[in-house]
Amino acid sequence: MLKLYHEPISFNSRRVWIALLEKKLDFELIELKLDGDQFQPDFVALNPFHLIPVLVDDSFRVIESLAILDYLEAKYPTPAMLPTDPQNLAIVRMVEMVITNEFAPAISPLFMQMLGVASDESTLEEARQRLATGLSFLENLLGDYSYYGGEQLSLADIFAGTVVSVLHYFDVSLDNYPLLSAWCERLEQRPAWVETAPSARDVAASISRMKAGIAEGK
Ligand SMILES: N[C@@H](CCC(=O)N[C@@H](CS)C(=O)NCC(=O)O)C(=O)O
Repeated sequence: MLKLYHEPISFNSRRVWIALLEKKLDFELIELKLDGDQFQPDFVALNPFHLIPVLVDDSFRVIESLAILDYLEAKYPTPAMLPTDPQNLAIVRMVEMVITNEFAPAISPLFMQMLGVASDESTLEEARQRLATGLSFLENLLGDYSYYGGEQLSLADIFAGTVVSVLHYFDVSLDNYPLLSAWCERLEQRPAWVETAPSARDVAASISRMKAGIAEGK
Protein backbone atom coordinates (compact mmCIF):
# COMPACT_ATOMS: atom_id res chain seq x y z
CA MET A 1 0.00 0.00 0.00
CA LEU A 2 1.20 3.52 -0.78
CA LYS A 3 2.06 5.66 2.24
CA LEU A 4 2.30 9.45 2.16
CA TYR A 5 4.13 11.31 4.93
CA HIS A 6 2.64 14.78 5.00
CA GLU A 7 1.67 17.87 6.95
CA PRO A 8 -1.84 19.32 6.45
CA ILE A 9 -0.87 22.90 5.58
CA SER A 10 2.18 22.09 3.43
CA PHE A 11 1.54 22.78 -0.25
CA ASN A 12 4.49 20.53 -1.08
CA SER A 13 2.73 17.53 0.42
CA ARG A 14 -0.81 18.61 -0.50
CA ARG A 15 0.07 18.33 -4.18
CA VAL A 16 0.95 14.64 -3.75
CA TRP A 17 -2.17 14.04 -1.66
CA ILE A 18 -4.30 15.62 -4.42
CA ALA A 19 -2.61 13.53 -7.15
CA LEU A 20 -3.32 10.34 -5.16
CA LEU A 21 -6.99 11.34 -4.83
CA GLU A 22 -7.34 12.50 -8.45
CA LYS A 23 -5.93 9.14 -9.54
CA LYS A 24 -8.30 7.36 -7.13
CA LEU A 25 -5.50 5.35 -5.52
CA ASP A 26 -5.59 3.63 -2.13
CA PHE A 27 -3.08 5.10 0.26
CA GLU A 28 -2.32 5.68 3.91
CA LEU A 29 -1.69 9.20 5.19
CA ILE A 30 0.90 9.64 7.92
CA GLU A 31 0.88 13.10 9.46
CA LEU A 32 4.05 14.66 10.81
CA LYS A 33 4.13 17.61 13.16
CA LEU A 34 6.88 19.86 11.91
CA ASP A 35 8.10 20.96 15.32
CA GLY A 36 10.26 17.87 15.62
CA ASP A 37 8.69 14.72 14.06
CA GLN A 38 10.76 15.32 10.93
CA PHE A 39 13.99 14.84 12.92
CA GLN A 40 13.01 11.47 14.38
CA PRO A 41 15.48 8.77 13.27
CA ASP A 42 12.82 6.66 11.50
CA PHE A 43 11.83 9.63 9.34
CA VAL A 44 15.40 10.83 8.71
CA ALA A 45 16.12 7.31 7.47
CA LEU A 46 13.45 7.90 4.82
CA ASN A 47 14.48 11.47 4.02
CA PRO A 48 17.91 12.61 5.22
CA PHE A 49 16.88 16.21 4.39
CA HIS A 50 14.02 15.85 6.97
CA LEU A 51 11.39 17.18 4.57
CA ILE A 52 7.88 16.06 3.77
CA PRO A 53 6.45 14.82 1.44
CA VAL A 54 7.80 11.30 1.29
CA LEU A 55 6.00 8.57 -0.63
CA VAL A 56 6.67 4.94 0.22
CA ASP A 57 5.49 2.26 -2.17
CA ASP A 58 6.21 -1.07 -0.49
CA SER A 59 10.00 -1.00 -0.24
CA PHE A 60 10.52 1.93 -2.63
CA ARG A 61 10.84 5.42 -1.18
CA VAL A 62 10.53 8.67 -3.18
CA ILE A 63 11.31 12.18 -1.90
CA GLU A 64 10.76 15.56 -3.65
CA SER A 65 7.20 16.31 -4.72
CA LEU A 66 8.12 16.70 -8.39
CA ALA A 67 9.73 13.26 -8.45
CA ILE A 68 6.81 11.75 -6.53
CA LEU A 69 4.29 13.13 -9.04
CA ASP A 70 6.32 11.73 -11.94
CA TYR A 71 6.51 8.35 -10.19
CA LEU A 72 2.75 8.26 -9.66
CA GLU A 73 2.12 9.30 -13.26
CA ALA A 74 4.42 6.60 -14.65
CA LYS A 75 3.10 3.87 -12.37
CA TYR A 76 -0.59 4.85 -12.47
CA PRO A 77 -1.05 6.54 -15.87
CA THR A 78 -4.87 6.80 -15.68
CA PRO A 79 -6.16 9.47 -15.72
CA ALA A 80 -3.22 10.87 -17.71
CA MET A 81 -1.83 14.07 -16.20
CA LEU A 82 1.28 14.56 -18.31
CA PRO A 83 0.68 15.57 -21.94
CA THR A 84 2.83 13.87 -24.55
CA ASP A 85 2.91 16.47 -27.31
CA PRO A 86 6.06 18.63 -27.15
CA GLN A 87 4.47 22.04 -26.53
CA ASN A 88 2.06 20.94 -23.83
CA LEU A 89 4.74 18.88 -22.09
CA ALA A 90 7.00 21.94 -22.12
CA ILE A 91 4.18 24.05 -20.64
CA VAL A 92 3.70 21.57 -17.79
CA ARG A 93 7.41 21.48 -17.02
CA MET A 94 7.76 25.28 -17.27
CA VAL A 95 4.97 25.76 -14.75
CA GLU A 96 6.45 23.18 -12.36
CA MET A 97 9.91 24.73 -12.55
CA VAL A 98 8.69 28.33 -12.25
CA ILE A 99 6.79 27.35 -9.09
CA THR A 100 9.87 25.60 -7.70
CA ASN A 101 12.49 28.17 -8.68
CA GLU A 102 10.58 31.47 -8.53
CA PHE A 103 7.52 31.10 -6.29
CA ALA A 104 8.93 28.89 -3.53
CA PRO A 105 11.95 31.13 -2.75
CA ALA A 106 9.76 34.25 -2.92
CA ILE A 107 7.21 32.78 -0.50
CA SER A 108 9.90 31.78 1.99
CA PRO A 109 10.55 35.27 3.52
CA LEU A 110 6.81 36.03 3.53
CA PHE A 111 6.17 32.77 5.39
CA MET A 112 8.96 33.45 7.88
CA GLN A 113 7.49 36.91 8.46
CA MET A 114 4.15 35.23 9.21
CA LEU A 115 5.94 33.01 11.75
CA GLY A 116 7.34 36.11 13.43
CA VAL A 117 10.85 35.97 11.95
CA ALA A 118 11.28 39.50 10.63
CA SER A 119 12.78 40.16 7.20
CA ASP A 120 13.86 43.60 6.06
CA GLU A 121 11.37 45.52 3.91
CA SER A 122 13.53 45.35 0.76
CA THR A 123 13.63 41.53 0.94
CA LEU A 124 9.85 41.42 1.35
CA GLU A 125 9.31 43.87 -1.52
CA GLU A 126 11.65 41.87 -3.76
CA ALA A 127 9.67 38.71 -2.88
CA ARG A 128 6.34 40.39 -3.72
CA GLN A 129 7.76 41.65 -7.02
CA ARG A 130 9.05 38.18 -7.90
CA LEU A 131 5.59 36.75 -7.21
CA ALA A 132 3.96 39.46 -9.38
CA THR A 133 6.29 38.55 -12.27
CA GLY A 134 5.47 34.87 -11.74
CA LEU A 135 1.72 35.48 -11.62
CA SER A 136 1.80 37.52 -14.86
CA PHE A 137 3.78 34.74 -16.51
CA LEU A 138 1.26 32.09 -15.38
CA GLU A 139 -1.69 34.26 -16.42
CA ASN A 140 -0.31 34.67 -19.96
CA LEU A 141 0.68 31.03 -20.26
CA LEU A 142 -2.80 29.80 -19.31
CA GLY A 143 -4.47 32.04 -21.89
CA ASP A 144 -7.74 30.53 -23.10
CA TYR A 145 -7.03 27.02 -21.84
CA SER A 146 -8.91 25.54 -18.88
CA TYR A 147 -5.77 23.83 -17.55
CA TYR A 148 -2.03 24.01 -18.16
CA GLY A 149 -1.17 21.84 -21.10
CA GLY A 150 -4.72 21.42 -22.45
CA GLU A 151 -8.31 20.85 -21.42
CA GLN A 152 -7.58 18.10 -18.87
CA LEU A 153 -6.14 18.51 -15.38
CA SER A 154 -2.35 18.10 -15.52
CA LEU A 155 0.44 17.74 -12.99
CA ALA A 156 1.17 21.45 -13.57
CA ASP A 157 -2.29 22.42 -12.33
CA ILE A 158 -1.77 20.37 -9.19
CA PHE A 159 1.75 21.70 -8.72
CA ALA A 160 0.89 25.36 -9.23
CA GLY A 161 -2.69 25.33 -7.95
CA THR A 162 -1.66 24.24 -4.46
CA VAL A 163 0.65 27.28 -4.28
CA VAL A 164 -1.32 30.00 -6.11
CA SER A 165 -4.50 29.21 -4.14
CA VAL A 166 -2.80 29.98 -0.80
CA LEU A 167 -1.09 33.24 -1.74
CA HIS A 168 -3.86 35.18 0.01
CA TYR A 169 -2.33 33.99 3.31
CA PHE A 170 0.60 36.24 2.44
CA ASP A 171 -1.61 39.16 1.36
CA VAL A 172 -0.89 38.49 -2.31
CA SER A 173 -4.09 39.09 -4.24
CA LEU A 174 -5.17 37.49 -7.54
CA ASP A 175 -7.42 40.47 -8.37
CA ASN A 176 -5.19 41.53 -11.29
CA TYR A 177 -5.14 38.01 -12.75
CA PRO A 178 -8.70 37.12 -13.84
CA LEU A 179 -7.72 33.95 -15.75
CA LEU A 180 -5.74 32.61 -12.81
CA SER A 181 -8.58 33.49 -10.42
CA ALA A 182 -11.07 31.54 -12.55
CA TRP A 183 -8.60 28.63 -12.85
CA CYS A 184 -8.17 28.56 -9.05
CA GLU A 185 -11.93 28.49 -8.57
CA ARG A 186 -12.18 25.61 -11.05
CA LEU A 187 -9.54 23.66 -9.14
CA GLU A 188 -10.99 24.38 -5.74
CA GLN A 189 -14.35 22.91 -6.77
CA ARG A 190 -12.81 19.51 -7.50
CA PRO A 191 -13.51 16.91 -4.77
CA ALA A 192 -9.79 16.18 -4.23
CA TRP A 193 -9.14 19.87 -3.55
CA VAL A 194 -12.11 20.20 -1.23
CA GLU A 195 -11.01 17.09 0.72
CA THR A 196 -7.43 18.33 1.18
CA ALA A 197 -8.13 22.01 1.89
CA PRO A 198 -6.60 22.75 5.29
CA SER A 199 -9.16 23.94 7.83
CA ALA A 200 -8.64 27.27 9.62
CA ARG A 201 -7.98 25.15 12.72
CA ASP A 202 -5.23 23.12 10.96
CA VAL A 203 -3.62 26.34 9.76
CA ALA A 204 -3.69 27.96 13.20
CA ALA A 205 -2.39 24.78 14.89
CA SER A 206 0.45 24.26 12.40
CA ILE A 207 1.53 27.88 12.58
CA SER A 208 1.60 27.90 16.36
CA ARG A 209 3.59 24.62 16.39
CA MET A 210 6.10 26.05 13.90
CA LYS A 211 6.39 29.26 15.94
CA ALA A 212 7.04 27.18 19.06
CA GLY A 213 9.65 25.13 17.12
CA ILE A 214 11.42 28.35 16.08
CA ALA A 215 11.32 29.67 19.66
CA GLU A 216 12.94 26.41 20.85
CA GLY A 217 15.59 26.73 18.12
CA LYS A 218 14.45 23.61 16.18
N1 LIG B 1 11.53 20.56 -2.66
C1 LIG B 1 10.77 19.83 -1.64
C2 LIG B 1 10.37 20.81 -0.56
C3 LIG B 1 9.80 20.09 0.66
C4 LIG B 1 9.65 21.04 1.86
O1 LIG B 1 10.15 22.18 1.86
N2 LIG B 1 8.96 20.55 2.92
C5 LIG B 1 8.80 21.34 4.13
C6 LIG B 1 7.33 21.54 4.43
S1 LIG B 1 6.55 22.53 3.20
C7 LIG B 1 9.37 20.56 5.33
O2 LIG B 1 9.23 19.36 5.37
N3 LIG B 1 10.03 21.24 6.28
C8 LIG B 1 10.57 20.61 7.45
C9 LIG B 1 11.97 21.05 7.78
O3 LIG B 1 12.48 21.98 7.11
O4 LIG B 1 12.58 20.49 8.70
C10 LIG B 1 9.57 19.14 -2.32
O5 LIG B 1 9.06 19.69 -3.32
O6 LIG B 1 9.17 18.05 -1.88
